[in-house]
Amino acid sequence: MRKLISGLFAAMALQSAFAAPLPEVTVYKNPDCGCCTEWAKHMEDAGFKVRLINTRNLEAERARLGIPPQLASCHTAQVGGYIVEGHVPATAVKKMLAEKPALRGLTIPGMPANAPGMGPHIAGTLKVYTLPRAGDGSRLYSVE
Ligand SMILES: [Cu+2]
Repeated sequence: MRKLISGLFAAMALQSAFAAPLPEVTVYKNPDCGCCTEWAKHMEDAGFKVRLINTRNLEAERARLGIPPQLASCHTAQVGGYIVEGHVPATAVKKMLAEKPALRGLTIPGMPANAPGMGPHIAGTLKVYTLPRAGDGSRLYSVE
């Protein structure tokens, strides 16, 4: 009986953890991009629902979203009204969604080898930058 009750409590705790569902992540990527798909899996593993959109013209998406070339990576995502460019860890995305900062989004320019979807992520070594609103400079957002 005690086991049943603690099981019930565990189920209720689990349910409340899912009470506020994470927003869907839309990922624009080149159909041949393997590390982009790996990053999408990383986000799914972290609890996000992911929608992949294949395109051979990512430059057009970045231009539409106003991502300057120096802050660009291999794929571009939209989640909860924010832009996520490149291999940003789910921890940083969740932090942004919780804190709702006045930003357009986050980016990890290029493709660092220690980022999720690239290679083994070494905690505390990965710099995430802000995608500034027009006129602002990009700043360090967090180190993951
Ligand atoms: Cu990549």
